[in-house]
Amino acid sequence: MSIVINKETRAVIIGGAAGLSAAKKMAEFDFLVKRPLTVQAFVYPPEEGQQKEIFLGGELKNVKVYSALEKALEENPQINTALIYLGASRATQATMEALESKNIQLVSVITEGVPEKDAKKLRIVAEKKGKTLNGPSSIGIMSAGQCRLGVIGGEFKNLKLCNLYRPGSFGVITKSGGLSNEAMWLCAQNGNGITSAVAIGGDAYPGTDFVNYLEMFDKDPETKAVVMIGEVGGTLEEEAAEWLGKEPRSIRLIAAIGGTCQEVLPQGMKFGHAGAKEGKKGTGSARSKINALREAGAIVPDTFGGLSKAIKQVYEELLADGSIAPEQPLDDALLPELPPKVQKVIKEGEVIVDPLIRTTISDDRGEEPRYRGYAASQLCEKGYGIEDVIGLLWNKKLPTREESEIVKRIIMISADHGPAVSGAYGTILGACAGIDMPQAVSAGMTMIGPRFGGAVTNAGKYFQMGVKDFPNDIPGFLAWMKKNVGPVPGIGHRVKSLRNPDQRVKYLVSYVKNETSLRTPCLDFALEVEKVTSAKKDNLILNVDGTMGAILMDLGFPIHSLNGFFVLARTIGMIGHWIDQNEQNSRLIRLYDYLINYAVEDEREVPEKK
Ligand code: Q5B
Repeated sequence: MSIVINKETRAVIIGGAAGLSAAKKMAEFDFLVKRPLTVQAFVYPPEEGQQKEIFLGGELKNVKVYSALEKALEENPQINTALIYLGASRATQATMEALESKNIQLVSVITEGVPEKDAKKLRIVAEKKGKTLNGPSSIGIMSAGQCRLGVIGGEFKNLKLCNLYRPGSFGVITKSGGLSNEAMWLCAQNGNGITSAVAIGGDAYPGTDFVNYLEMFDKDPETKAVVMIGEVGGTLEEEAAEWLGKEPRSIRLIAAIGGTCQEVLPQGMKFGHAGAKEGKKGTGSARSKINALREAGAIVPDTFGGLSKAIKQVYEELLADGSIAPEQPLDDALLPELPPKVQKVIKEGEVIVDPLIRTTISDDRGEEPRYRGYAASQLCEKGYGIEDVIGLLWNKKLPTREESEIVKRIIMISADHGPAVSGAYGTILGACAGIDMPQAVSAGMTMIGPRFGGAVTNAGKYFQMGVKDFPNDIPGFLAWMKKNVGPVPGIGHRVKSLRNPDQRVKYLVSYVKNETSLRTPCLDFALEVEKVTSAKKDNLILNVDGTMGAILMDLGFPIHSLNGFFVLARTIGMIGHWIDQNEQNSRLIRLYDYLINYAVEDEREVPEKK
């Protein structure tokens, strides 16, 4: 048996991240004892509607987050328990609301720092409503084999070591969370384990105190003895002694009281718990508590270290008088193991996983991104620029200073070409329709294709083919292109021509040929092609796409990277156009009728449907 919580306990956690990690720990216990998830809902308004992922062993469960307790309880009428994982400023109100909710019978509050006046008020409400309020400052409640509320019990392997997968005969009541784990372990090692363990919290005014829980244990037929760990300060231990001495009880009480060291320390010195603050001599001192408990019939060892012996002694006496039967040893191998995390088993070399993707350019697993092994911050430190990052990520090598200068000029020169071109116009249309930057820029980006800006790759590809397959045979190259491809990528411009040359192209060609030592077979071939095509029609010049494609091939960039230079550079321009239109509060664009040739029928009568 157990007290307060059992296999029927279903909880809502009121709180955020800390509540979620508690729910995950609780699910580990649920898995160990083969019960459904204890936590059935969360209440945390900032994350309303989210589904929190919790593993029950290897099975992934989704637990919904609600904005209000009322809504959570309406959709989950099975919930009977609330756990408060909120900060001190919001805990009182949330606890009050939970206590006032019809379905909730138990509220456990982990929050530290709840004002004492609030704690007193909450206790009164709980008593009036006949509900159990555990805490504040409580790590939780454990009922072996039944339910774990909060993170009490610690790690999964600890749950097994403390025999928490099945009930024993000892109850545990402590103030401290850490000591509750220790007491449960002592009961497992020196006795047959626990029925239930409760950490009442270290505050001066717990919602439920030692006496309340002693009464519950006393009524529980399976609990034969209780280990109670108290401490200096307050009178809860004295009250427990009074309760014990008042009439014969069915449970034995073993107690340990922390704080006898206070006798040699200066008066008023503060201890860890909020409630552990009073008494050097007389009521409230550790000594007075020990004496009172002993007088009432409790076994109180002189030191904490004596607890093991005391528990063992009581256990043997209970066995001897037939109160409990000897425990059948359990084969540990029958207990479930938590499925290991995949990262762990891979690290231990126990499984091999085929990678889903392969990367050869960057790695973010360290403290900062590394491009082809070079830390980004070191590249900055050592004076490298964006051209070098492009070289590393697109061409897998650091460009020379001369190569970087060419790449930089390519990007600068193709960054924008005014609002009239397809890409910029697409972005402007989007901006004027109120579309956000990423989508409006994408609208412009979708224009980049075989006619506009996206001819860089194919220009590079076919000029290189020409160098190889049609050396000194431009007519042969053009004939082959006409038959097999169509318009030569990189040749021709809508507005630029021999009479209106594209200065970007002129500059790039001149810079590469006159100011660098780059070998330029592709560019030279492209210029020869231009001579022939522009002689036929003066706008069939080498355009900016063709110039970029030829030079980038000569620089050794991979063919697949080439259009990327226009995409990258023109993104700068498109973002500029989006910002520009937004700063001007531009209105929605609608084409004027005079810009449209309506080549349609005159208005006429719609015929009857046959
Ligand atoms: N014809 C660019 O054409 C354009 C020919 C050709 C053989 C060719 C056209 C073309 C290849 C793709 C290309 C990149 C569509 C251009 C860029 C960035 C930009 C843009 C900006 C910026 C222009 C008329 C006659 C026809 C065609 C023939 C045309 N091109 N023959 N090889 N390459 N080029 N695109 O003027 O006999 O009359 O039927 O497709 O490289 O996008 O600033 O605007 O920075 O933003 O509209 O610079 O050249 O002429 O297509 O009506 O053709 O010329 O076969 O002959 P047009 P079309 P025919 S740079």
